[in-house]
Amino acid sequence: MKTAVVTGITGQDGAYLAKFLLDAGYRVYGTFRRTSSVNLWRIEELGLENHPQLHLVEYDLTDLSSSIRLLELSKAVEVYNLAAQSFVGVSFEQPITTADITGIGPVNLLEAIRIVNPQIRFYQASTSEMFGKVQAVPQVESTPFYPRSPYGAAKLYAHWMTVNYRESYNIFGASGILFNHESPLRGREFLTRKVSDGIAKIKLGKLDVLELGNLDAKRDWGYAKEYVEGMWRMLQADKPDTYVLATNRTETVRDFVTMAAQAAGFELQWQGEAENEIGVDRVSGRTLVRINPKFYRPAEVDLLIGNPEKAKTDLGWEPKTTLEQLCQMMVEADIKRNERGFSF
Ligand code: NDP
Ligand code: GDR
Repeated sequence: MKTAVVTGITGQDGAYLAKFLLDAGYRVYGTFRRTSSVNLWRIEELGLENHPQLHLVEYDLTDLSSSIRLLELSKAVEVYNLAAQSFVGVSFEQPITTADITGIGPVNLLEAIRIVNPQIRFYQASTSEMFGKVQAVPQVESTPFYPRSPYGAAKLYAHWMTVNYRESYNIFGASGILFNHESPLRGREFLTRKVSDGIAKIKLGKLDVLELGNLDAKRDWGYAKEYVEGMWRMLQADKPDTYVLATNRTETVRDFVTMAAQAAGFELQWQGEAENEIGVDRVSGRTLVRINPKFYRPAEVDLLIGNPEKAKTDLGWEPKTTLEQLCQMMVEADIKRNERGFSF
């Protein structure tokens, strides 16, 4: 039985990856942080809380000794580093914490691998945010980087350190440049889940109006459950490398909101411009969406679209779920949750 470490198991990807690995017969050490109230709702939603091969370990990515102990305790052969301060908006408010966790944190793990067992295979959760102000369309592995947030800059450092440990010490360090991926397990601070939850609440009479920021940003949104399999495939390859995982389709935030409203039976029409733009339900004439500038970012990533051809050729990975299916799945899940008073 292979053993893997998954850091950040309380997050969206950590939960899906843990399920994928457990189903594949792995023993999994999943890390969580000591906080005032540890939240394992995603693990519970996937029915993993009592899985005999899932071991939960208290861990902080910013702590080297904790990283060394984690590898010694688990005797893992694969380490998936999914832990991060992952919210772009917050990174503008907490740039130093973001640099510590998201930038330097992965180096603690790389150092621990070098010290404990250099044969361990390492996956780093890199991101399309590294492309930022994009230098080519669509983005591929060789597209130059230009991060536009403290989060993007921190991830870029961790990406290059992963490449550096690969080249300097022969460590199997894979870097997955993943474009936005979403699911019913997404955190509610992120756009797609904020929208699916907000539309569900409007549908059930629990919210009047959904307030959003920039509607013009374009994103390449895929389904998280499929992307975690891509992470695993990267660590099964013959050699460590860097791969883009994406759908090669981009839509605006506005289009996603329209789609989500439709999934709940509304027909949104957009009126006005910039900060005065509103989304109105054509049938009832009710305003369902308006802009609140507090959700704008100091610098925005305007357009992301990734071509995953290399992952398809080398790893046999490709996305299957369409954005319409994903959106429908998220809205339906949030309607059901809101009906039963679920609050995460
Ligand atoms: P989440 O924000 O849902 O999860 C992040 C996880 O990191 C949580 O479990 C969190 O724990 C943990 N964490 C945060 N700080 C620390 C720390 N100091 N020590 C240990 N653990 C910590 O992110 P996702 O699941 O969406 O993303 C997974 C990874 O992939 C992240 O690194 C993200 O930056 C990256 N990524 C995500 C993309 C996406 O579209 N989802 C796209 C590209 C990259 P806690 O619950 O305690 O906060
Ligand atoms: P992103 O995701 O910044 O792409 O990072 P997010 O869902 O937060 O934003 C997507 C786009 O929507 C715009 N937007 C809003 N965003 C949020 N969160 N809330 C709003 O009210 C709102 N209104 C408009 C944003 O400005 C942005 O353009 C995600 C994270 O998962 C990162 O960790 C990951 O690396 C990248 O995806 C790829």
